[in-house]
Amino acid sequence: MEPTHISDLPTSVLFDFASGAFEPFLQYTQRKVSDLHEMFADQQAVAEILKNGDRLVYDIRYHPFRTSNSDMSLGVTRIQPGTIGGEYHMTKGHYHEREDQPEIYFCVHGTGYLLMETRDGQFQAAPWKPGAITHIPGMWAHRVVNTGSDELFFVASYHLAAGHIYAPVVERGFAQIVVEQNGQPVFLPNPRRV
Ligand code: S6P
Ligand code: ZN
Repeated sequence: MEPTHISDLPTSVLFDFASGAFEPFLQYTQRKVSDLHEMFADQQAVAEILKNGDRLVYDIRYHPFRTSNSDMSLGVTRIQPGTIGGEYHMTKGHYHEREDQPEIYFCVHGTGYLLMETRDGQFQAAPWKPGAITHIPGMWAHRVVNTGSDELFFVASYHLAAGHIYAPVVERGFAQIVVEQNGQPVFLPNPRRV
């Protein structure tokens, strides 16, 4: 379905806390290991997984709410538990094209971190558990890492006009990576930057 629906009437969707899905949604995207292959530090581990078949890392349901004079998007992302070469499953991560366009993230289920970074090198990792709500200013790149043994769901709200830029994250990643060591999440400097 194309997200072209325009309505000036109030609109509701129904979120299911058990599955992390909501209905109706206008767009559904899956990101598998093959879509994220450049994001993980251990390229050999990525190649091993892909040799034996692909797997889902996360999916996103979107409902872009458009009126005749505004836009607001709702997205719910569900990250599967797991690691690739010890690095926890995570979203690709991106900057917004427009630095005056922030975003609200609301963690509904699971545990992990919201990694955020600016182009001038500031880095923050917000510890996440259900109930954590983070305002991400428009100039901060954002990526969510699932460090738990269960799915992690979060709700995102932003203006469609924000736009998305993935290239800097694909090229350089974030300042730190989050890996499992003795069953615990540990932050390490991104090997691509040292
Ligand atoms: C959009 C918002 C989210 C992400 C989603 C997937 O601004 O931040 O809906 O699109 O969590 O992450 P990514 O990095 O693959 O777009
Ligand atoms: Zn965003």
